[in-house]
Amino acid sequence: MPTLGALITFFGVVGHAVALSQWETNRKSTWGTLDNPTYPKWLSDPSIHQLQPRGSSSPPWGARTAANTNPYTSPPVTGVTRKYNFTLSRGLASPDGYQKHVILVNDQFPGPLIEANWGDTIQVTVNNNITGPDEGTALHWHGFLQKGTQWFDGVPSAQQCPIVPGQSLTYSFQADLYGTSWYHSHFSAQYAGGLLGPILVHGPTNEDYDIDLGPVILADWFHKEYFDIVKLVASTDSSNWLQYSDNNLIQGKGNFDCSLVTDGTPCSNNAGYAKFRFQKGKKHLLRLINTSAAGLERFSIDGHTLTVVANDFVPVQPYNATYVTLGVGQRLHVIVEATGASDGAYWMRSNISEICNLPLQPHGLAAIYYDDADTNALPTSAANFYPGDDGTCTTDPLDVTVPYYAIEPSVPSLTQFITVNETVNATGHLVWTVDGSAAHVDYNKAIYLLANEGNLTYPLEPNWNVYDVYDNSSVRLVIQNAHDFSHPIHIHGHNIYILAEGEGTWDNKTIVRPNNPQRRDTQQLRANGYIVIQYETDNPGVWPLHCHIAWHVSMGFYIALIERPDDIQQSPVPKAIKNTCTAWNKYTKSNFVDQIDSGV
Ligand SMILES: *[C@@H]1O[C@H](CO)[C@@H](O)[C@H](O)[C@H]1NC(C)=O
Ligand SMILES: *[C@@H]1O[C@H](CO)[C@@H](O)[C@H](O)[C@H]1NC(C)=O
Ligand SMILES: *[C@@H]1O[C@H](CO)[C@@H](O)[C@H](O)[C@H]1NC(C)=O
Ligand SMILES: *[C@@H]1O[C@H](CO)[C@@H](O)[C@H](O)[C@H]1NC(C)=O
Ligand SMILES: *[C@@H]1O[C@H](CO)[C@@H](O)[C@H](O)[C@H]1NC(C)=O
Ligand SMILES: *[C@@H]1O[C@H](CO)[C@@H](O)[C@H](O)[C@H]1NC(C)=O
Ligand SMILES: *[C@@H]1O[C@H](CO)[C@@H](O)[C@H](O)[C@H]1NC(C)=O
Ligand SMILES: *[C@@H]1O[C@H](CO)[C@@H](O)[C@H](O)[C@H]1NC(C)=O
Ligand SMILES: *[C@@H]1O[C@H](CO)[C@@H](O)[C@H](O)[C@H]1NC(C)=O
Ligand SMILES: *[C@@H]1O[C@H](CO)[C@@H](O)[C@H](O)[C@H]1NC(C)=O
Ligand SMILES: [Cu+2]
Repeated sequence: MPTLGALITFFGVVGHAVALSQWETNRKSTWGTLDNPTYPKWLSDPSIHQLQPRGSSSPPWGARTAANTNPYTSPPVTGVTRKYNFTLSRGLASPDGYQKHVILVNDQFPGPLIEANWGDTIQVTVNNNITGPDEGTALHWHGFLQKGTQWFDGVPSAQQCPIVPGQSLTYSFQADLYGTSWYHSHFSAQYAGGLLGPILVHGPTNEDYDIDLGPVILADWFHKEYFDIVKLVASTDSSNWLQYSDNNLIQGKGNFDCSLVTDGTPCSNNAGYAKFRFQKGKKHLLRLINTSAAGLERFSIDGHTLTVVANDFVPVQPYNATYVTLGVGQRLHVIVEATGASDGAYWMRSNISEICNLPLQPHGLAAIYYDDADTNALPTSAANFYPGDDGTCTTDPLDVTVPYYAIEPSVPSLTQFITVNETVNATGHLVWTVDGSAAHVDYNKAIYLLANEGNLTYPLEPNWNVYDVYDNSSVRLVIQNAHDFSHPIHIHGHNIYILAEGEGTWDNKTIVRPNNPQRRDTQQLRANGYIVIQYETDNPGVWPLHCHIAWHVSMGFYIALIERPDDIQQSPVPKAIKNTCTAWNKYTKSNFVDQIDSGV
């Protein structure tokens, strides 16, 4: 018989029977618990009601609908500001049972929700309390256009310098598009350490639903500290170049097999899955966000059909699917009718592709409970039929994703061919190149501020990877992938038209639906394939275009597109943005910043 002490040691160390509390897994976050609220169709606000007839149930965006309004030219302006105060700090958490240091937002992982109505102003004060070790930071608001506030895009070296540890920056920008997105750090690979959270902007709906379940955060999870992973991928030892994710989480939750832990790190097999509620017969809106550092995810709900109604910030004509695929940074709105039994419990599944990515544990799970289900029992449902991974590493075909509001792109005035590749450089590092050059940015400079001063000539070393499109009215980029790994390509400041994508090289002709091509802000580029994207230069700024796989952008897969520099020179940059560079330059005089990667 084992002694009591041995049993305590057994349970304490190996932890088979110890269920973790919500605080131990996710600190103050309520994501993935049955306490998390559902969301209204829009936020009511006293100041809005003053402008509207009493008792009015009309939305703050008035008569605008997904079908009748061009969101790029006619967003509403509500005059309402939604204020947030974020403090970033390190803390211990065990999201999947494995204890590690996570970078938290207001002591939460995943970070708290930013919620607004279309046309509101979002104002976020970011207090950098990332200590032990100290790190700079900057937050990016993925997918917003930042028209008129181009300096608040949150990329160090592009529009600002990093926020010095102990200091703050208040970002303020319009919720110019509606739907679902996320914020994340753009400093090194910090977001892979947990520094991210969802954004929900209420707007018109193109398809009815009853209950908004809010954001569903899908993400791979690495047990090593993010900076240790950066050190490994940035080393000259080729055995370190491929970094496998340890787990796949939904709402920052999942279970892990702690018998795999050999170094004594505290680990519990019973961290617990995220839980959601379905009401029988009702239609539920799920706002899927792929916040992975690396993985392409396939999402499904056992026994249920998904009706896709939006891609990124773009409503699309509804189509049905038994599973959907999202690359890093991509979002999908799906409506799910609760057609199951009233005491039913079903698995929500999020699988990372084992062909396109490097997961040790690819299967993310969460539980969906109907009204009469026992919420303490795990579902026993079987997965939907899935034909198997075809290895193309792409998302839904362009011919099925039709934007609700049709826009025909103009004839491009500039067509730029860009080749991306992977190579080992002269010092033996694995780098990702754009037209032969791996980016390495300068944290002490911000290109937007230099352009604002009229300086458009930058040193080639370290390599800033700047592309100036000047005053071209419409820019087409033909991006060729010269190697055999797929990448989620993200652009800042625009929703890009996706004119074509495929294997091999583009024929310089074929465009899918030229009168209304797919639009989004992140597009998957296949292995040895191409994408043809285009945007109108209606937004003067310095706009990064990069792979959204954290370790690839770290090793150089990044360019900065300068758009309409003459207009940048005229723009009224706030003092607070200029001060980030003054403060960072002062800080780096006495503090060493170990920038071993591209910096972004
Ligand atoms: C923001 O939060 C920090 C940390 O909790 C606090 O010190 C500060 O006073 C808050 N600022 C505002 C404007 O509420
Ligand atoms: C700042 O971080 C430290 C260490 O992680 C923590 O103890 C402290 O509570 C944090 N301060 C705030 C205001 O969050
Ligand atoms: C998220 O994106 C990554 C990288 O493209 C992918 O491997 C993963 O499967 C995606 N996850 C979902 C649920 O779509
Ligand atoms: C999608 O499936 C639902 C049932 O879940 C059905 O009512 C609807 O007509 C289908 N829509 C399309 C576009 O096929
Ligand atoms: C997801 O993985 C499960 C195994 O956990 C499998 O049964 C299912 O078919 C997969 N679904 C998709 C869409 O990849
Ligand atoms: C891509 O990189 C590989 C490895 O360095 C090299 O052999 C190949 O020629 C490159 N391809 C292009 C198109 O630059
Ligand atoms: C190779 O890439 C690494 C990582 O970015 C960089 O530190 C190193 O300077 C590069 N070597 C050369 C010769 O450019
Ligand atoms: C422009 O800025 C770069 C980077 O700071 C600097 O090297 C260069 O000398 C500047 N050029 C002019 C004309 O000021
Ligand atoms: C368009 O871009 C090309 C290539 O960079 C440049 O030479 C040309 O001057 C630009 N046209 C305008 C109108 O800015
Ligand atoms: C497409 O056009 C580019 C630039 O003119 C050229 O280099 C390329 O070979 C063409 N591709 C095909 C398939 O014709
Ligand atoms: Cu990549």
